[in-house]
Amino acid sequence: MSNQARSTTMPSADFDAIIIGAGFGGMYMTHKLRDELGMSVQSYDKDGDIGGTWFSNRYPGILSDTESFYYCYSFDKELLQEWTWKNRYVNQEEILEYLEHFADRYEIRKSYQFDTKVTSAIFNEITNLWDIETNKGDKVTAQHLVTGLGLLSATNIPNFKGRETFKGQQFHTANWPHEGVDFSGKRVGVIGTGSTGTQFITSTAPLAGHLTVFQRSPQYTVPIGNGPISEEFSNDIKANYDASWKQIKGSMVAFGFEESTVPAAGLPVEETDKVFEAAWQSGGGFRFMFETFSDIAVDAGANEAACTFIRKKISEIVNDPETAEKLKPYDLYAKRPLCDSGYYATYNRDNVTLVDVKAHPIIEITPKGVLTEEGEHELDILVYATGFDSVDGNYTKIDIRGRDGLQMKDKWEHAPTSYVGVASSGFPNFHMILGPNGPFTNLPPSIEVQVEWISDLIKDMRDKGQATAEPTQEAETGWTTTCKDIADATLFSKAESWIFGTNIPGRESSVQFYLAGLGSYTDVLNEEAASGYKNFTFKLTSEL
Ligand code: FAD
Ligand code: NA7
Repeated sequence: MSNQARSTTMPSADFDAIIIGAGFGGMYMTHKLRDELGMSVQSYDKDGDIGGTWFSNRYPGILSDTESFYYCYSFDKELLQEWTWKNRYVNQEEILEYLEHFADRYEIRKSYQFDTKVTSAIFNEITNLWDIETNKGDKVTAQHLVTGLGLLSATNIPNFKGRETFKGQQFHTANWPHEGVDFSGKRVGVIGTGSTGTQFITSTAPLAGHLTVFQRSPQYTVPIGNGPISEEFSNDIKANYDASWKQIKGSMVAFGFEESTVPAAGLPVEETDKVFEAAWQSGGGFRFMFETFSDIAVDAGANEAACTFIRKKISEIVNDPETAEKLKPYDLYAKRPLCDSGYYATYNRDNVTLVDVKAHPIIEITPKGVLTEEGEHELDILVYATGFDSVDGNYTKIDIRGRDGLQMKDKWEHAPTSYVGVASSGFPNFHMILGPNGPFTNLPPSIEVQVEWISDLIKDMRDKGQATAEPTQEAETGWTTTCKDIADATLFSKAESWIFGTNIPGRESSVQFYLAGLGSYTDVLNEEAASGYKNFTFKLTSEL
């Protein structure tokens, strides 16, 4: 234990709060509860240091596709002014540097025990405390448990036959060796063409001897438009931060631009293409989907206008018509919008081969490489850019039990649920950062909103002498229905992706996000607090 203070509100507890995760979420929560509320806190991460996503994902080409100056904390105005981003989009190294600076600024590490995985968290109905155990043998108790486990953190590696027989090197992009991988002269294979795959492919093609891309689904992706930030531009951003963050927190996707209010449906193609062309030239995936027109994510006609435009671009960029055809998606443009630094043009390189594994599926991984229905591809290095067991993937790896011994993984057997993305009925004082059915946005602003709301709830409980708080099942069911109704009104629910959990074989499509935006989500949270948390039930400390 790195922090021996006992609980200030429940004397029998070791700590006021246990926090799991050292990403954006867990670190801010640690600061908030420890430094602002003066609580005793013990935080854990299974990784060796702070950073979360940006500690473990170090593959070539990795880039945040939120603009750097909005992919950060906004609560600390001094930090906003003192930190200067180098590029419009930010790579892993620079984000980690920023997070390390944040950790130093607030002495975050002194509350953490690293390389320590929380293995079980059981609510004890006799003590009304959480009993926590780790893989290092720690057994501690706390009044509150906060989970910042990450929603794109638990890796998904498809269970291909023969995976362990491969004689070369193999990696998942999210478990990348810190010392890097030498691709020079090597035959490299990559499975997956999502956000990660497209970044990896574009960056690795010039480094590898030969790159073979195993594509199951072609992707709609647009240029990112990255480049260095001038001092003048940076100063301008900093001078306008107050207004920008206000706009971001009241917006839909919280990416720092005004979402369009103009529908594409009904407009002639010359007009829509003019707008799409301007967006293509200036860059940004979320901008292309949400800044151009207001109805791309909800209207099939508008969506098809964007799809047709991108398919035309693929034909123009890719020299070989057969390869261009393989790269063209014909389904909805309704997954997380992607952007890239020259993805389609990469297929004009002589050392890149595109293999369509939807037409000819992978049969097995062999000692020499990948065997598809068309034949064997011999490789020295195989990379899995196959994504994540999103949202609840890290939750179900921990033995989490609430009242009456209810296990979280049983409660979430068919689909993960929550009340407003942060709380779970039957699990008292269990506070989730980016839990299921939270907002689908640029994530740091949503994380801030949730951390601040959770912290306010905990403070309010302390002021009122409340020992436990939990939402009602009725409220949770209502929130799930709200999220599903909103999702069903969009085209996103009609596409298969990690947003609905369908990237995991055998998993039913289920709503995992609140798709009505950060602004209206924050209104819901504020109304809940203003009502005195009317959808929660509380137990007073004096009643225990
Ligand atoms: P994470 O950073 O995922 O941290 C979770 C932490 O919990 C991890 O350190 C993990 O080790 C720890 N943990 C989990 N289980 C346990 C356990 N049982 N015991 C101990 N520790 C545990 N978001 C955007 O908004 N914009 C982007 O452009 C963007 N780009 C991304 C690119 C990539 C390649 C990836 C993978 C994600 C990207 N994201 C992006 C999402 C990103 O995950 C979030 O923006 C943000 O970093 C999440 O922070 P977090 O603290 O919630 O979780
Ligand atoms: P994604 O978006 O889930 O992409 C995973 C890719 O891997 C995608 O192309 C999948 O094809 C492919 N995949 C997964 N399983 C298989 C199998 N069995 N065979 C062949 N291909 C497979 O993950 P990312 O890491 O790219 O991005 C996730 C988020 O993290 C992203 O939005 C960023 O925010 C960071 P499919 O499309 O399912 O056919």
